[in-house]
Amino acid sequence: MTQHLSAAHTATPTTRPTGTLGVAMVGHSFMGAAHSHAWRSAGRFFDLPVSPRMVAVCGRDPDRTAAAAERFGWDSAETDWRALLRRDDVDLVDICTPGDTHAEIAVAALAAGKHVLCEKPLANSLDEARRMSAAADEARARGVHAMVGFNYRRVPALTLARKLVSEGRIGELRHVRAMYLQDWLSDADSPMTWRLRREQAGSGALGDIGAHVVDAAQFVTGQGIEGVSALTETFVRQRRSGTGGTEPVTVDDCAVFTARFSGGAVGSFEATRYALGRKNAMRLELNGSRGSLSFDLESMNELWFHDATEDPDTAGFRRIVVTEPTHPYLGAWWPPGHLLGYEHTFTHEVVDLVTALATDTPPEPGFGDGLRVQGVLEAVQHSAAADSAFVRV
Ligand code: SOE
Repeated sequence: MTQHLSAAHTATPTTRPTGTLGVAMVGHSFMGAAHSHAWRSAGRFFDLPVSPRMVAVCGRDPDRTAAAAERFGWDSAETDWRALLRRDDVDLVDICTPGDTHAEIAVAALAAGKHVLCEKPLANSLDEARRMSAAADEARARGVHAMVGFNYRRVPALTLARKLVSEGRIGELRHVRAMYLQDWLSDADSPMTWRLRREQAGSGALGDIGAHVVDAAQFVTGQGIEGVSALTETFVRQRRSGTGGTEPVTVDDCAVFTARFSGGAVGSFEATRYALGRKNAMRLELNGSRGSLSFDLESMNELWFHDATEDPDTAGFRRIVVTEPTHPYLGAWWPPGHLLGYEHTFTHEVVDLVTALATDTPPEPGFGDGLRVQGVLEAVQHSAAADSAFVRV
Protein backbone atom coordinates (compact mmCIF):
# COMPACT_ATOMS: atom_id res chain seq x y z
CA MET A 1 0.00 0.00 0.00
CA THR A 2 1.42 3.40 -0.94
CA GLN A 3 1.14 5.66 2.07
CA HIS A 4 0.78 9.27 1.08
CA LEU A 5 3.05 10.73 3.71
CA SER A 6 2.52 14.40 4.41
CA ALA A 7 5.05 16.89 3.13
CA ALA A 8 6.61 17.08 6.58
CA HIS A 9 7.83 13.50 6.16
CA THR A 10 9.27 13.87 2.69
CA ALA A 11 10.79 17.33 2.24
CA THR A 12 13.79 18.55 4.17
CA PRO A 13 12.86 21.17 6.76
CA THR A 14 11.87 24.35 4.99
CA THR A 15 13.24 26.51 7.80
CA ARG A 16 16.27 25.84 9.94
CA PRO A 17 15.99 27.06 13.55
CA THR A 18 17.84 30.30 14.08
CA GLY A 19 19.06 30.11 17.67
CA THR A 20 17.86 28.20 20.67
CA LEU A 21 15.33 28.66 23.45
CA GLY A 22 16.60 27.50 26.84
CA VAL A 23 13.72 25.83 28.69
CA ALA A 24 13.57 24.99 32.39
CA MET A 25 10.66 23.06 33.88
CA VAL A 26 9.49 23.20 37.50
CA GLY A 27 7.75 20.00 38.58
CA HIS A 28 8.19 16.55 37.06
CA SER A 29 5.07 14.50 37.85
CA PHE A 30 2.24 13.81 35.39
CA MET A 31 2.28 17.24 33.72
CA GLY A 32 6.07 17.33 33.88
CA ALA A 33 6.19 14.07 31.94
CA ALA A 34 3.71 15.35 29.35
CA HIS A 35 5.54 18.66 28.93
CA SER A 36 8.94 16.90 28.70
CA HIS A 37 7.57 14.77 25.85
CA ALA A 38 6.34 17.94 24.14
CA TRP A 39 9.67 19.78 24.45
CA ARG A 40 11.51 16.66 23.19
CA SER A 41 9.23 16.00 20.22
CA ALA A 42 8.25 19.48 18.96
CA GLY A 43 11.43 20.16 16.97
CA ARG A 44 11.54 16.63 15.59
CA PHE A 45 8.14 16.82 13.90
CA PHE A 46 7.66 20.53 13.26
CA ASP A 47 9.93 23.05 11.54
CA LEU A 48 10.44 25.44 14.47
CA PRO A 49 11.92 28.94 14.08
CA VAL A 50 14.05 28.39 17.19
CA SER A 51 15.22 25.14 18.73
CA PRO A 52 14.07 24.40 22.32
CA ARG A 53 16.87 23.17 24.61
CA MET A 54 15.80 21.27 27.72
CA VAL A 55 18.40 22.84 30.02
CA ALA A 56 17.01 22.07 33.51
CA VAL A 57 14.26 20.37 35.45
CA CYS A 58 13.53 21.49 39.02
CA GLY A 59 12.02 19.56 41.91
CA ARG A 60 12.22 19.51 45.70
CA ASP A 61 13.81 16.09 46.09
CA PRO A 62 17.37 15.98 44.65
CA ASP A 63 17.38 12.24 43.93
CA ARG A 64 13.95 12.15 42.30
CA THR A 65 14.69 15.27 40.30
CA ALA A 66 18.02 13.87 39.07
CA ALA A 67 16.18 10.70 38.05
CA ALA A 68 13.56 12.79 36.22
CA ALA A 69 16.30 14.70 34.37
CA GLU A 70 17.77 11.39 33.22
CA ARG A 71 14.44 9.83 32.35
CA PHE A 72 12.83 12.79 30.57
CA GLY A 73 15.95 14.19 28.87
CA TRP A 74 16.81 17.37 30.78
CA ASP A 75 20.46 18.56 30.78
CA SER A 76 20.56 19.36 34.51
CA ALA A 77 18.56 19.16 37.75
CA GLU A 78 17.87 21.95 40.24
CA THR A 79 16.10 21.88 43.62
CA ASP A 80 15.43 25.63 43.91
CA TRP A 81 13.30 27.23 41.17
CA ARG A 82 14.83 30.62 42.04
CA ALA A 83 18.18 29.33 40.75
CA LEU A 84 16.59 28.93 37.31
CA LEU A 85 15.87 32.66 37.19
CA ARG A 86 19.57 33.43 37.73
CA ARG A 87 20.72 31.18 34.86
CA ASP A 88 21.62 32.85 31.55
CA ASP A 89 20.87 29.61 29.68
CA VAL A 90 17.20 29.72 30.77
CA ASP A 91 14.90 31.77 28.52
CA LEU A 92 11.58 30.19 29.52
CA VAL A 93 10.20 28.67 32.73
CA ASP A 94 7.58 25.94 32.31
CA ILE A 95 5.48 25.64 35.50
CA CYS A 96 4.13 22.12 36.05
CA THR A 97 3.54 22.32 39.81
CA PRO A 98 0.37 22.35 41.93
CA GLY A 99 -1.56 25.61 41.76
CA ASP A 100 -0.35 27.03 45.09
CA THR A 101 3.06 27.84 43.53
CA HIS A 102 1.93 29.17 40.13
CA ALA A 103 1.66 32.84 41.10
CA GLU A 104 4.95 33.14 42.99
CA ILE A 105 7.00 31.37 40.31
CA ALA A 106 5.32 33.04 37.30
CA VAL A 107 5.51 36.60 38.67
CA ALA A 108 9.18 36.18 39.66
CA ALA A 109 10.10 34.54 36.34
CA LEU A 110 8.45 37.30 34.28
CA ALA A 111 10.18 39.95 36.39
CA ALA A 112 13.49 38.17 35.71
CA GLY A 113 12.84 38.39 31.95
CA LYS A 114 11.92 34.72 31.48
CA HIS A 115 8.98 33.71 29.29
CA VAL A 116 6.46 31.53 31.14
CA LEU A 117 4.28 28.55 30.27
CA CYS A 118 2.01 27.84 33.26
CA GLU A 119 -0.22 24.79 33.64
CA LYS A 120 -3.93 25.26 34.22
CA PRO A 121 -5.76 26.48 36.10
CA LEU A 122 -3.74 29.68 36.10
CA ALA A 123 -3.99 30.15 39.85
CA ASN A 124 -5.76 29.06 43.04
CA SER A 125 -7.71 32.29 43.38
CA LEU A 126 -8.96 35.26 41.38
CA ASP A 127 -6.60 37.59 43.25
CA GLU A 128 -3.58 35.48 42.32
CA ALA A 129 -4.77 35.30 38.69
CA ARG A 130 -5.15 39.08 38.60
CA ARG A 131 -1.57 39.51 39.87
CA MET A 132 -0.26 37.05 37.30
CA SER A 133 -2.17 38.68 34.45
CA ALA A 134 -0.92 42.13 35.47
CA ALA A 135 2.66 40.82 35.61
CA ALA A 136 2.24 39.32 32.13
CA ASP A 137 0.87 42.60 30.76
CA GLU A 138 3.85 44.49 32.19
CA ALA A 139 6.35 41.89 30.91
CA ARG A 140 4.87 41.94 27.39
CA ALA A 141 6.13 45.51 26.95
CA ARG A 142 9.63 44.09 27.58
CA GLY A 143 9.14 41.36 24.96
CA VAL A 144 8.59 38.71 27.64
CA HIS A 145 5.53 36.53 27.10
CA ALA A 146 3.29 34.11 29.02
CA MET A 147 0.93 31.29 28.06
CA VAL A 148 -1.45 29.19 30.17
CA GLY A 149 -1.63 25.49 29.34
CA PHE A 150 -5.18 24.87 28.16
CA ASN A 151 -3.86 22.12 25.92
CA TYR A 152 -7.25 20.95 24.59
CA ARG A 153 -7.36 24.07 22.40
CA ARG A 154 -4.81 22.12 20.33
CA VAL A 155 -7.04 19.10 19.65
CA PRO A 156 -7.63 19.25 15.88
CA ALA A 157 -11.29 18.24 16.28
CA LEU A 158 -11.87 21.20 18.59
CA THR A 159 -10.05 23.64 16.31
CA LEU A 160 -12.32 22.36 13.51
CA ALA A 161 -15.39 22.87 15.74
CA ARG A 162 -14.29 26.45 16.42
CA LYS A 163 -13.85 27.02 12.67
CA LEU A 164 -17.31 25.64 11.85
CA VAL A 165 -18.94 27.80 14.54
CA SER A 166 -17.12 30.93 13.36
CA GLU A 167 -18.21 30.20 9.77
CA GLY A 168 -21.85 30.03 10.91
CA ARG A 169 -22.22 26.35 9.95
CA ILE A 170 -24.44 25.68 12.99
CA GLY A 171 -26.10 29.09 12.84
CA GLU A 172 -27.00 31.08 15.95
CA LEU A 173 -25.70 29.31 19.04
CA ARG A 174 -28.40 28.37 21.56
CA HIS A 175 -27.11 25.55 23.78
CA VAL A 176 -23.66 24.71 25.13
CA ARG A 177 -23.53 21.38 26.97
CA ALA A 178 -20.11 20.80 28.52
CA MET A 179 -18.89 18.18 30.92
CA TYR A 180 -15.65 16.67 32.09
CA LEU A 181 -16.22 13.20 33.54
CA GLN A 182 -13.57 11.12 35.30
CA ASP A 183 -13.90 8.38 37.92
CA TRP A 184 -10.49 8.06 39.58
CA LEU A 185 -11.69 9.35 42.97
CA SER A 186 -15.00 7.47 43.17
CA ASP A 187 -13.46 4.92 45.57
CA ALA A 188 -13.78 6.31 49.12
CA ASP A 189 -10.67 4.29 50.05
CA SER A 190 -8.47 6.21 47.60
CA PRO A 191 -5.90 8.07 49.74
CA MET A 192 -5.56 11.80 50.24
CA THR A 193 -3.82 13.76 47.50
CA TRP A 194 -2.71 17.36 47.08
CA ARG A 195 -5.62 17.80 44.65
CA LEU A 196 -8.02 17.47 47.60
CA ARG A 197 -6.44 20.17 49.77
CA ARG A 198 -7.75 23.70 49.17
CA GLU A 199 -4.46 25.31 50.23
CA GLN A 200 -2.61 23.39 47.47
CA ALA A 201 -5.19 22.98 44.70
CA GLY A 202 -7.49 25.96 45.23
CA SER A 203 -10.52 23.86 44.35
CA GLY A 204 -11.28 20.26 43.40
CA ALA A 205 -12.86 19.00 40.19
CA LEU A 206 -13.96 22.57 39.44
CA GLY A 207 -10.48 24.02 38.97
CA ASP A 208 -8.74 20.86 37.83
CA ILE A 209 -11.07 19.70 35.05
CA GLY A 210 -13.88 22.26 35.16
CA ALA A 211 -11.31 24.87 34.06
CA HIS A 212 -10.73 22.86 30.89
CA VAL A 213 -14.40 22.81 29.85
CA VAL A 214 -14.87 26.48 30.70
CA ASP A 215 -11.92 27.42 28.48
CA ALA A 216 -12.85 24.95 25.74
CA ALA A 217 -16.46 26.21 25.63
CA GLN A 218 -15.33 29.84 25.38
CA PHE A 219 -12.64 28.93 22.81
CA VAL A 220 -14.93 26.93 20.51
CA THR A 221 -17.93 29.27 20.73
CA GLY A 222 -15.96 32.52 20.67
CA GLN A 223 -18.32 33.70 23.43
CA GLY A 224 -17.53 34.56 27.05
CA ILE A 225 -19.46 33.27 30.05
CA GLU A 226 -21.24 36.23 31.69
CA GLY A 227 -22.85 34.58 34.72
CA VAL A 228 -23.43 31.24 36.43
CA SER A 229 -25.64 29.45 38.91
CA ALA A 230 -23.96 26.56 40.64
CA LEU A 231 -23.99 23.59 42.97
CA THR A 232 -20.92 21.85 44.32
CA GLU A 233 -20.66 18.74 46.49
CA THR A 234 -18.00 16.80 48.36
CA PHE A 235 -19.09 13.16 48.51
CA VAL A 236 -16.15 11.76 50.51
CA ARG A 237 -15.24 14.23 53.26
CA GLN A 238 -12.37 12.33 54.94
CA ARG A 239 -9.63 10.33 53.28
CA ARG A 240 -6.74 8.16 54.46
CA SER A 241 -3.61 10.27 54.97
CA GLY A 242 -0.04 8.99 54.66
CA THR A 243 0.32 8.92 58.46
CA GLY A 244 -2.26 6.18 58.95
CA GLY A 245 -4.97 8.58 60.10
CA THR A 246 -7.50 10.49 58.02
CA GLU A 247 -7.54 14.03 56.69
CA PRO A 248 -10.48 16.26 55.74
CA VAL A 249 -11.14 16.87 52.05
CA THR A 250 -11.44 20.65 51.75
CA VAL A 251 -12.45 21.00 48.08
CA ASP A 252 -15.36 20.06 45.83
CA ASP A 253 -15.69 16.56 44.40
CA CYS A 254 -18.00 17.85 41.70
CA ALA A 255 -19.39 21.08 40.34
CA VAL A 256 -22.58 21.47 38.32
CA PHE A 257 -23.55 24.87 36.95
CA THR A 258 -25.59 26.70 34.37
CA ALA A 259 -24.24 29.66 32.46
CA ARG A 260 -25.22 32.51 30.20
CA PHE A 261 -22.91 33.34 27.26
CA SER A 262 -22.20 36.78 25.86
CA GLY A 263 -23.91 35.92 22.55
CA GLY A 264 -27.13 34.80 24.26
CA ALA A 265 -26.50 31.04 24.41
CA VAL A 266 -27.27 29.13 27.59
CA GLY A 267 -24.89 26.53 28.97
CA SER A 268 -24.86 23.56 31.32
CA PHE A 269 -21.57 22.43 32.82
CA GLU A 270 -20.47 19.46 34.94
CA ALA A 271 -17.09 18.47 36.34
CA THR A 272 -16.71 15.33 38.40
CA ARG A 273 -14.25 12.59 39.32
CA TYR A 274 -17.06 10.21 40.37
CA ALA A 275 -18.58 9.30 37.00
CA LEU A 276 -17.81 5.59 37.28
CA GLY A 277 -16.79 4.24 33.91
CA ARG A 278 -15.86 7.62 32.44
CA LYS A 279 -12.03 7.84 32.36
CA ASN A 280 -11.30 11.14 30.65
CA ALA A 281 -14.54 12.14 28.97
CA MET A 282 -14.40 15.82 28.23
CA ARG A 283 -17.55 16.33 26.21
CA LEU A 284 -18.84 19.37 24.38
CA GLU A 285 -22.12 19.62 22.46
CA LEU A 286 -23.27 22.80 20.75
CA ASN A 287 -26.79 23.27 19.39
CA GLY A 288 -27.40 26.13 16.99
CA SER A 289 -30.19 27.30 14.70
CA ARG A 290 -28.73 25.43 11.70
CA GLY A 291 -27.04 22.45 13.24
CA SER A 292 -25.10 20.84 16.08
CA LEU A 293 -21.58 19.75 16.95
CA SER A 294 -20.53 17.06 19.43
CA PHE A 295 -17.08 16.08 20.75
CA ASP A 296 -15.80 13.53 23.30
CA LEU A 297 -12.14 13.52 24.34
CA GLU A 298 -12.30 9.74 24.71
CA SER A 299 -12.69 9.73 20.89
CA MET A 300 -10.51 12.79 20.43
CA ASN A 301 -9.90 12.38 16.67
CA GLU A 302 -13.61 12.61 15.87
CA LEU A 303 -16.08 15.46 15.57
CA TRP A 304 -19.80 14.84 15.06
CA PHE A 305 -21.57 17.39 12.91
CA HIS A 306 -25.31 17.65 12.21
CA ASP A 307 -26.18 20.06 9.38
CA ALA A 308 -29.90 20.73 9.72
CA THR A 309 -29.96 22.43 6.30
CA GLU A 310 -29.41 19.07 4.61
CA ASP A 311 -32.22 16.98 3.09
CA PRO A 312 -34.21 15.70 6.12
CA ASP A 313 -34.33 12.25 4.49
CA THR A 314 -30.61 11.86 4.91
CA ALA A 315 -29.66 14.50 7.51
CA GLY A 316 -28.19 13.39 10.80
CA PHE A 317 -25.01 13.54 12.85
CA ARG A 318 -22.08 12.54 10.70
CA ARG A 319 -18.69 11.49 12.08
CA ILE A 320 -15.73 13.48 10.84
CA VAL A 321 -12.38 11.79 11.46
CA VAL A 322 -10.20 14.89 11.88
CA THR A 323 -6.85 13.61 10.61
CA GLU A 324 -6.44 15.30 7.23
CA PRO A 325 -3.21 17.28 6.72
CA THR A 326 -5.36 20.29 5.85
CA HIS A 327 -6.15 20.67 9.57
CA PRO A 328 -3.73 22.47 11.90
CA TYR A 329 -0.76 20.40 13.13
CA LEU A 330 -1.75 17.18 11.32
CA GLY A 331 0.58 17.61 8.37
CA ALA A 332 3.51 17.09 10.72
CA TRP A 333 2.36 13.69 11.96
CA TRP A 334 0.94 10.62 10.31
CA PRO A 335 -1.05 9.89 7.15
CA PRO A 336 -4.84 10.42 7.46
CA GLY A 337 -6.58 8.01 9.82
CA HIS A 338 -3.52 7.17 11.91
CA LEU A 339 -4.86 9.18 14.86
CA LEU A 340 -3.33 11.45 17.47
CA GLY A 341 -3.33 11.10 21.26
CA TYR A 342 -3.41 13.15 24.44
CA GLU A 343 0.34 13.80 24.32
CA HIS A 344 0.15 15.44 20.89
CA THR A 345 -1.87 18.32 22.33
CA PHE A 346 1.09 19.31 24.52
CA THR A 347 3.46 19.18 21.55
CA HIS A 348 1.08 21.44 19.60
CA GLU A 349 0.98 23.80 22.58
CA VAL A 350 4.79 24.03 22.62
CA VAL A 351 4.96 24.48 18.82
CA ASP A 352 2.55 27.42 18.97
CA LEU A 353 4.35 28.91 21.97
CA VAL A 354 7.81 28.73 20.36
CA THR A 355 6.46 30.10 17.07
CA ALA A 356 4.83 33.04 18.85
CA LEU A 357 7.97 33.83 20.86
CA ALA A 358 10.11 33.82 17.71
CA THR A 359 8.04 36.70 16.32
CA ASP A 360 7.54 38.55 19.66
CA THR A 361 3.83 37.73 19.43
CA PRO A 362 1.76 37.21 22.61
CA PRO A 363 1.00 33.44 22.68
CA GLU A 364 -2.59 32.22 23.14
CA PRO A 365 -4.13 31.45 25.54
CA GLY A 366 -2.38 34.15 27.53
CA PHE A 367 -2.70 34.91 31.22
CA GLY A 368 -5.65 37.17 30.38
CA ASP A 369 -7.51 34.11 29.12
CA GLY A 370 -6.49 32.27 32.28
CA LEU A 371 -7.84 35.16 34.33
CA ARG A 372 -11.19 34.99 32.53
CA VAL A 373 -11.47 31.29 33.34
CA GLN A 374 -10.49 31.99 36.95
CA GLY A 375 -13.32 34.55 37.10
CA VAL A 376 -15.82 31.87 36.10
CA LEU A 377 -14.41 29.42 38.67
CA GLU A 378 -14.66 32.08 41.37
CA ALA A 379 -18.27 32.89 40.38
CA VAL A 380 -19.17 29.19 40.53
CA GLN A 381 -17.72 28.93 44.03
CA HIS A 382 -19.58 32.06 45.18
CA SER A 383 -22.86 30.85 43.68
CA ALA A 384 -22.52 27.40 45.20
CA ALA A 385 -21.63 28.86 48.60
CA ALA A 386 -24.63 31.18 48.52
CA ASP A 387 -27.01 28.45 47.33
CA SER A 388 -28.62 31.52 45.81
CA ALA A 389 -30.42 29.88 42.91
CA PHE A 390 -31.29 26.74 44.81
CA VAL A 391 -35.05 26.68 45.38
CA ARG A 392 -36.27 23.94 47.69
CA VAL A 393 -39.11 21.89 46.23
C1 SOE B 1 -6.95 15.36 36.30
O1 SOE B 1 -7.05 14.00 36.51
C2 SOE B 1 -6.18 15.63 35.00
O2 SOE B 1 -4.89 15.08 35.10
C3 SOE B 1 -6.04 17.13 34.81
O3 SOE B 1 -5.25 17.69 35.86
C4 SOE B 1 -5.41 17.42 33.46
O4 SOE B 1 -5.36 18.83 33.25
C5 SOE B 1 -6.24 16.77 32.37
O5 SOE B 1 -5.64 17.01 31.10
C6 SOE B 1 -6.35 15.27 32.61
O6 SOE B 1 -6.89 15.03 33.92
